[in-house]
Amino acid sequence: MGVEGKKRERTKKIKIELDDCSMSSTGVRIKRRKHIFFGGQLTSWFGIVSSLVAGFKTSRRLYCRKRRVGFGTMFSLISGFAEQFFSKREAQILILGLDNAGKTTTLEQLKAIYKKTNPLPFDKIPPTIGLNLGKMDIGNCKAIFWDIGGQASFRVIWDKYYSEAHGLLFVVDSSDEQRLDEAKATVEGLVRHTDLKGIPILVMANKQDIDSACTEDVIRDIFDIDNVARSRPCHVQLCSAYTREGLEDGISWLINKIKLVER
Ligand SMILES: Nc1nc2c(ncn2[C@@H]2O[C@H](COP(=O)(O)OP(=O)(O)OP(=O)(O)O)[C@@H](O)[C@H]2O)c(=O)[nH]1
Ligand SMILES: [Mg+2]
Repeated sequence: MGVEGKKRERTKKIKIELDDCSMSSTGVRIKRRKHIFFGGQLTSWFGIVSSLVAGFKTSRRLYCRKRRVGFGTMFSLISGFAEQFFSKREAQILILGLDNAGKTTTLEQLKAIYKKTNPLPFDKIPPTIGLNLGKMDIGNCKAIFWDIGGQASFRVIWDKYYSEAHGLLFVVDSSDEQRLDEAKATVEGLVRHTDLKGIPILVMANKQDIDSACTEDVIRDIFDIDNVARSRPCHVQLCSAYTREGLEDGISWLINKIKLVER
């Protein structure tokens, strides 16, 4: 046997087995690498060199594969992070209050402010039978307002919506002193309800354009706001749905508090 024949013979005796690489959530990792040498140990430089070359080729292949998978993983991580970071959060907000408080007028004005739509003329807004829905983007939030009719016959269905709510906007006709006690009892019922536990409440003291409207102190006192605020974020905002005064301030308070509440 010549020198070349002997070399070929030795090469045949060398077998390098490399286990496949395994995927894990953190990327690619080499599970196990086995070198099995038939016919005893490597005895020549040739064996060592060919072993190194084979090992190098495989490592390169694995490295390239790792880089490809690594890029994909990185991409999905970054895109997931970006989606989380930039996507708008959805907030379900209930607009509640006694009938004639100004809920639908308020909703129409919110649509005009945040969606730049033309609001319905005030005298064209009928008492709500059922509910009105308003979807709008407010800052980084996709707000969905549920304006539910406030007549006594509709108040009994309000609780069907509580479990999905992230925030509560309670509209009060602050010019109607005679119905403040009824409004107060209604708020107390909301505060007590377990499905609304911890949910922020914004009390919109509406119709401030009317001279006889109650002041903030009176509203705070009647609705016992300091006490309610012990169990959840609670705030009184004087406003007028007619003039839009106070609407944006109140809504930005509510949206900010909603961000802190997980449902
Ligand atoms: N002066 C004054 N009147 C208002 C204001 N907001 C609403 N109104 C009037 O109050 C009345 C009731 O308004 P709505 O918006 O229909 O009240 P609501 O709370 O939706 O009533 P329901 O749908 O029956 O529950 C209407 O005549 C409105 O024009 C306001 O800021 N100032
Ligand atoms: Mg209405």
